[in-house]
Amino acid sequence: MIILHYLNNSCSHRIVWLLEELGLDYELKIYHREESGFAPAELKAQHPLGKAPVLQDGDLVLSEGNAIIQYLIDRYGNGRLEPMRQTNAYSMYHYWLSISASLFSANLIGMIASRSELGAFGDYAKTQTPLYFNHIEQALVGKKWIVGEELTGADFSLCFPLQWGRKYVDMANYPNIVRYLKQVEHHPAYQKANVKALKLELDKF
Ligand SMILES: N[C@@H](CCC(=O)N[C@@H](CS)C(=O)NCC(=O)O)C(=O)O
Repeated sequence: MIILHYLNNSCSHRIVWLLEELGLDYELKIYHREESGFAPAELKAQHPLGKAPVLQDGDLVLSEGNAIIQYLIDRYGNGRLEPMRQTNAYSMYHYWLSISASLFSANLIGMIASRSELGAFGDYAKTQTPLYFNHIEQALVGKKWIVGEELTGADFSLCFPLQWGRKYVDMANYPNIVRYLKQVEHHPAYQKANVKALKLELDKF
């Protein structure tokens, strides 16, 4: 039985989207952030890093969104949600997975934190986040999903930093990202994830 440990208002949400898209049976364990924003002790007990999401499947306990995405696609995708190996699209698929987990997210965190105590790092991060938004905006020109016409694991990964970041940048500059996120959020399996889990309320951060 697959168990997903899910934290409210977090990058766990994209994993529910993927589980729904794959049509898998799973148990969703929902945890709520403490006042501080950190995960509660019950979630921290699930993995040494204490971060959501955590996926359990039999003996396997995995954290890190991209590792979970790749595991689910490898194990249950039946060839879906991933371009053919040894193609340019496959390399671009891994490229976008890396971007999602890279300094894009780190800079976003820094930019958000710059409104509080992070000071110099926050100032630096503020200059970097538009770099990533611009890059993704250009990459989406003329494309339905981030790699091409087909939905891939990279979309499940990349949606969260974009959803999180959209409050902190001027989205009028990013019409393709706006269109892309609308498409993510209207996707049937994403809608199912909204019913199954909690709706993201990222404007609280
Ligand atoms: N790189 C990790 C990020 C994990 C992470 O930072 N999770 C956040 C939610 S998006 C969390 O658990 N925050 C609560 C805490 O740090 O206690 C991933 O992609 O899964």
